[in-house]
Amino acid sequence: MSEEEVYDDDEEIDLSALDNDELVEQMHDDLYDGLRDEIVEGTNILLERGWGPDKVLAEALVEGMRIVGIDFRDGILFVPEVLMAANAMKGGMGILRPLLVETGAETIGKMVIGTVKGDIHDIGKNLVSMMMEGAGFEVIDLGINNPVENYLAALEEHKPEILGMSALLTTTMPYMKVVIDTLVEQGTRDDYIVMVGGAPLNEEFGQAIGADAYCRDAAVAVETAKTLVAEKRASA
Ligand code: B1M
Repeated sequence: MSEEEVYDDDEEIDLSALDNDELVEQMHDDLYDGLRDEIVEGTNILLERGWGPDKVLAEALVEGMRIVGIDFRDGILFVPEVLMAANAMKGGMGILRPLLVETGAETIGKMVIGTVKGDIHDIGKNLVSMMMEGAGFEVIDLGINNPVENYLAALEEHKPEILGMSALLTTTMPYMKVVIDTLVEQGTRDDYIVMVGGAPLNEEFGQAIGADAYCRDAAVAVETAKTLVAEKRASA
């Protein structure tokens, strides 16, 4: 490779000099590379050019994260890269969120998520939260070590479509059933889509405890959430 070509690769791209299509394409690349400052700048440029926040969200950010999700699922990207992409996405979302609230645009959906009682693993859950936010969901993250009361209070307060639970220990995963059984006892089980995940779980376990879906990873969680929320809204 010539010196000139190296120089070209290193040269900073002037985002404001790109037309809209080129800029959106560049933002997909920047999200993929986890470049938060560039995503913030690109988001502002599109808004200044008169794009609505919902259009910036859908075409520049959500589409970019969809590509990240696919490559994560296929083992091309790994956890650190996805965390950086999600962080860049958050930069753009920080600008768009207040504007979206102003315009009253309907969010893709809302999820309460937390790691279950007795369990302090949160890396995977955080990744799921970030990817869900990246896909346009509003996420209320309850953190780790949640007894059933925490989930119930959050469901009551935030009225989400989805309840997400994470467990990484074989000793804590049965607690998911405690939460679901409590919802059944209260007669509110069908008010929510219950999605569960964590390394020791599998499809069979998800079914056995009465969850709506077991999610192998964060990308699957996003796709599953989109599908199940759309189905729930269509049937309402
Ligand atoms: Co712990 N730990 N750990 N640990 N730890 C495991 C889980 C273990 C498998 C390691 C081992 O022995 N090989 C083992 C469990 C064995 C078992 O249960 N059979 C274990 C143990 C035993 C323990 C302790 C008991 C150790 C001890 O103290 N003696 C202790 C438990 C403390 C407690 O929770 N009460 C403990 C502690 C810790 C640390 C604190 C040191 C640390 C956690 C730090 C943190 O989370 N902030 C830790 C870590 C890092 C691990 C390993 C090495 C990595 C977990 C991880 O973050 N994976 C883990 C070994 C392993 O899994 N290979 C291990 C990366 C993450 C991205 O993947 O969490 O699977 P994961 O999330 C994925 C999917 O599962 C899915 O999407 C995520 C992203 O794609 N997903 C969801 C997860 N949650 C979801 C929720 C959804 C949807 C999808 O809802 C909709």
